[in-house]
Amino acid sequence: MVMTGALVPVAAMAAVLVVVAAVMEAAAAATYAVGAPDGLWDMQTDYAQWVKTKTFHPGDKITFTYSPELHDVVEVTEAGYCTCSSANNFSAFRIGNDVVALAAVGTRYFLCGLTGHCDNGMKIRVDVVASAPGPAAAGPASSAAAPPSANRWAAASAGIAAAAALLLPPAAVVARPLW
Ligand SMILES: *[C@@H]1O[C@H](CO)[C@@H](O)[C@H](O)[C@H]1NC(C)=O
Ligand SMILES: [Cu+2]
Repeated sequence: MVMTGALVPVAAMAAVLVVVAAVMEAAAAATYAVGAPDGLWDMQTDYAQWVKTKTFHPGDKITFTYSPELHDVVEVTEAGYCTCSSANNFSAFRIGNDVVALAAVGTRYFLCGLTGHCDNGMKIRVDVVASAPGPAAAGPASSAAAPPSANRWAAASAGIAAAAALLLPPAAVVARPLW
């Protein structure tokens, strides 16, 4: 009697929470230590192979971990990447625990600027792709107008609203809006 009445809303709420958790997980940004777990930013890691096991989305971060006496990190153009030249670079890092935010869709190129290291394979190409099908994928990286996190929250909110509308009785939605 009382239990039966209470179980339905509890089950519905549990189902909503499962959907919310799934939406949140899909939107969660990730941080990747370049080269991990078998290496880091070093002369041994095959970075072309390493990136194949990852999918990078706007909002993710990559970290370069290394001894600053042995290496550095220079973000370069595609041409710089191909020729191992850091002459026309975007930025250089030499702390040894350098965090790079992958803010927008596009391709980023990094190499080690120490003599010979890039030629020995110490360079990485990172493709940042859209998180979900949508208008955010259009155009080059520089055209990204809205912060990616805003788009993600909009998508997450839409998913939560859809889940709530499906699972809660209309009266409950009217009486207790979730936001
Ligand atoms: C980065 O480019 C500037 C010129 O824009 C150059 O002076 C500097 O040496 C370059 N840095 C590296 C690490 O090559
Ligand atoms: Cu190096």
